[in-house]
Amino acid sequence: MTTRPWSSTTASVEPGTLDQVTKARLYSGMQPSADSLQVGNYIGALMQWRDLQDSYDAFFSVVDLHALTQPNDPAELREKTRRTAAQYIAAGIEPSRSTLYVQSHVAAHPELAWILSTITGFGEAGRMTQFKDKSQRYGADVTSVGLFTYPILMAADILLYQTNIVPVGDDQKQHIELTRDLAERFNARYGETFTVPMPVIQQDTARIYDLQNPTAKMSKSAESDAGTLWLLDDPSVSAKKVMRAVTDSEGSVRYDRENKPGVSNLLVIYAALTGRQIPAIEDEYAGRGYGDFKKGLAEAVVNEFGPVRARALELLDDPAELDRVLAKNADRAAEVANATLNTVYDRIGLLRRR
Ligand code: AQP
Repeated sequence: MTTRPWSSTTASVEPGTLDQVTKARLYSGMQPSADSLQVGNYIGALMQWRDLQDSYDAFFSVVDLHALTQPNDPAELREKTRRTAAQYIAAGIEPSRSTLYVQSHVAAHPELAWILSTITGFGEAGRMTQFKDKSQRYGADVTSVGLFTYPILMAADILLYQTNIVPVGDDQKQHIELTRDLAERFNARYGETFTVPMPVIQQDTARIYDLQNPTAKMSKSAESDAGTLWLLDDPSVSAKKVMRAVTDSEGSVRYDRENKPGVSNLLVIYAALTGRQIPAIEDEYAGRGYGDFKKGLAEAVVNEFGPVRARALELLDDPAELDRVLAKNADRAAEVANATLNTVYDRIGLLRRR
């Protein structure tokens, strides 16, 4: 696995400047919305998580309540939840160093989401572009109120942990802005309660695109499978997808996002997975055509994800042990989350049960 130097972010927090005594907090999560995570999840988020987990008090959640915003088979959702947790660990998130848990194991998440929904404007929630995109894609029959309030639950996830930074891909930037607005609004009305979090977005890899449609984000819920590289795909399948990726007729390996979106996307993936700079890869393949370039990338994909896949499958062979680890981590998460929720309930004037 390649560890990348931490650079060029929209925001960064030096551990120690925010909190001289304890580490600053980091929170992030992913939906168990497919059998496997995709390479955009890995490069846009997981790699940052892994690099940052020791510098921060890190909380990583499998956000299964969020996944309920799409129709699910119950048994499959349970399986996808374990698979997502296994992939976090296989990608290098250590449950002994980070708090890795399942969102629905901590009841404070939907409880705080309700409170935050009462201070969120209807118009404000309606401006979220991810809701607009997904509701258009799913159609009126499948679009639920839960999909509409999704960003409020996400705000609750983050604010419960007094989070300083949230490493995400750039599709989540608007949701973090809403989270910040809600934290500031609550603090202004009821007194300092929440830490106002900052997004951390790795600019060069903020968005990985579909291999067949390189102007659309690679996504777990993409319509076609051919453009998505899955972490748990058999390496030979991933290699074939790379070899069939859309490029252009120019034949030169050159980064030009506007005119060569396919090749540029492949260059970004190549650089991220190997820790190399894009110009060095361009130089290596100068005058050699796309076939060689794709072979090199396919090899990098297999080298990176072969071991991740093997480790994830090994972890999934012992679901009882995985469940035990998740339960232990949920206890720690609940401790922190409940402390925040109790303060919130007191501040807004709920009569507490004695
Ligand atoms: N293509 C991408 N490039 C860079 N980062 C990405 N992320 C997702 N796709 C890309 C980042 O991965 C994390 C996963 O977030 P999520 O599972 O909560 O949902 P998402 O952002 O909506 O991801 P998907 O894969 O597109 O899932 P579906 O299809 O279920 O909605 C986030 O940090 C995200 O930025």
